[in-house]
Amino acid sequence: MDNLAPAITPPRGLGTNPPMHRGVLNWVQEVARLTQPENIFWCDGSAEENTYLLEEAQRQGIVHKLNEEKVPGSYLHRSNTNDVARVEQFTFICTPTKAEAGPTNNWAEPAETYLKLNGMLKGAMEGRTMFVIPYIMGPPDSPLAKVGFEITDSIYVVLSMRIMTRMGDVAVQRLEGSENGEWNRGVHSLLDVNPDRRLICHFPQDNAIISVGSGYGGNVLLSKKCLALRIGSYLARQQGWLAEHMLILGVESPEGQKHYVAAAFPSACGKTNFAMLIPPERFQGWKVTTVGDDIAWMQIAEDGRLHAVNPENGYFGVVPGTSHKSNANAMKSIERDTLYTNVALTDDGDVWWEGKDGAPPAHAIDWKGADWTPESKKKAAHPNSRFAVPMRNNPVLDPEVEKGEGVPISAIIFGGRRSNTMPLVFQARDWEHGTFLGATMASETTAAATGAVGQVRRDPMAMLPFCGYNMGQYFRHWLKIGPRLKNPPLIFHVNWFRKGADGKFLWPGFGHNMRVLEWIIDRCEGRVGANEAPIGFVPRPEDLDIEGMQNVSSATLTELLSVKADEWEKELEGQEKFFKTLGSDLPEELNAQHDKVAARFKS
Ligand code: SAT
Ligand code: MN
Repeated sequence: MDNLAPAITPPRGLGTNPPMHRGVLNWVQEVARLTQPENIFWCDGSAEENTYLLEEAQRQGIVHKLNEEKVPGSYLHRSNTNDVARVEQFTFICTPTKAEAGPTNNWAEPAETYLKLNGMLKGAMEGRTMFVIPYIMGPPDSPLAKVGFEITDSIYVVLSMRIMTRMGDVAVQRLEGSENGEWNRGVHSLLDVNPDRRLICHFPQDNAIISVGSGYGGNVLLSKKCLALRIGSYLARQQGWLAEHMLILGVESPEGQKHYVAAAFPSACGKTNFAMLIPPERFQGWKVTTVGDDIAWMQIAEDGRLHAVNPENGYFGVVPGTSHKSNANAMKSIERDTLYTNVALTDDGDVWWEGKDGAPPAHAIDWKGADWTPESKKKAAHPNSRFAVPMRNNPVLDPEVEKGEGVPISAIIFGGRRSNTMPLVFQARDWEHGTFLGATMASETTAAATGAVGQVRRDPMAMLPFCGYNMGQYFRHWLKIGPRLKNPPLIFHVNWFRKGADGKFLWPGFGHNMRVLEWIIDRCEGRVGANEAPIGFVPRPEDLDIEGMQNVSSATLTELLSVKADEWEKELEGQEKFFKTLGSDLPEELNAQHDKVAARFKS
């Protein structure tokens, strides 16, 4: 499928109504003068517009309509094969000084970068349609909601943004009614989808983003990682709230007592699965509901608690491995109205991927568009292939998802993919120690970003690729939030991925994570004890309910919860090394937390 769209002529009345906002109009004119599109299409978010754009995208071969009986209302897109994941090496934070971006970000000088990008964008949309997408992040009536406009020459981006955000006139209205008039300007052009001319640049001080040379999800759906996290975290620090790479879930006991939990895991470590968890049989009457699966915006509410909203309107989840067994709620969500990217296409117009239920098809077209059979050595679906689906498709969508003030958070969970060292779960001693747990998080890398897979890297709060400013300053911001909360959430660390001596996972994960969640909720309620270990509060084996688990004996559980001094010696060294890279911006409190853990091991 060719990514380079020729111009389209919409039917009369569609795409022709610009918002009456002087700033937006001027900016769009300016970008149009530079990029020279054949025409400008103003998106209003209507159903009629969507129908038309889907037809047009099919005509151009950008999306393929799937079998209406098997997956109604769903489409398949194949990205360029050189363009299948976020490109961290080409992602830049262009703050006035390098120090503001900090040592963990790529930095580029703003004026020079604007010049360079403008050079690349010159005439870039000749013969193409330029779409202008207004969108809101957050429930429209939320004090946290933000308006953005994305200009793009990719119809796939428009179709995706309609799923992932509250898109169209609703955003224009919100901007008109807003007090501060704040809005984000995002410019995206495919150019020639050439990795040598691929750049994702953020200008937080201007509330602006420019992305060129890519057509893949996180690089080009500027609402998501670019606005909601990189620019979002920068604004959050200025404005006193938190923009985090966290899922938000609700958990309700059989007695009807409800808690909300936010959890940060790096990309492709199971946030979507955890957010849609189905409790095992043993947990009859427990309900888990989803507020969000990727991003949380959190503010200090009047009740002195941290409240969270999900700024997004849809899910952009990893497809391979998704099955009725691993995530039945995701399967139900993506059986209709779904925009798939880089999965395999079966001969009967259905989609397929590694790990889907049932036998593989005898023949399919793989994510690159080539013939595939089960004998093929290559994967049918790309490991980072994705679904984009409206959140309203989720059978366990939380009823409070549109609530402007957000849901009160009882617990924050940090976690990574670690073969060793990290116990299944433990609890921080307090907010400061919890901030330290987030700051020292590490995880084995996944296919969500280009580069080697399976290497342990420090990924503080799962924000390493997404923090729009200096990481040390970000930790300082976290440390300031805690004391302002009358009733701060408790903070935990989990690891679903610990392996035994035989190299096999010790914990089955998925629905069984409910067992860990129950302990967390019990801790919030003060109903259960724990062992005080040097690293924090670790459950005693008898505190975790493993009844009905086939492969987890009490010996396995003891292993899962073990804190091994030799592993921790290495871990503490790794943490210290990472902290050193942050230089003088690292808050002293976190060094002190590190030393206290080390001292507790010694005593
Ligand atoms: O590509 S995205 O950044 O949108 C998804 C992810 O990596 O979490
Ligand atoms: Mn993510």
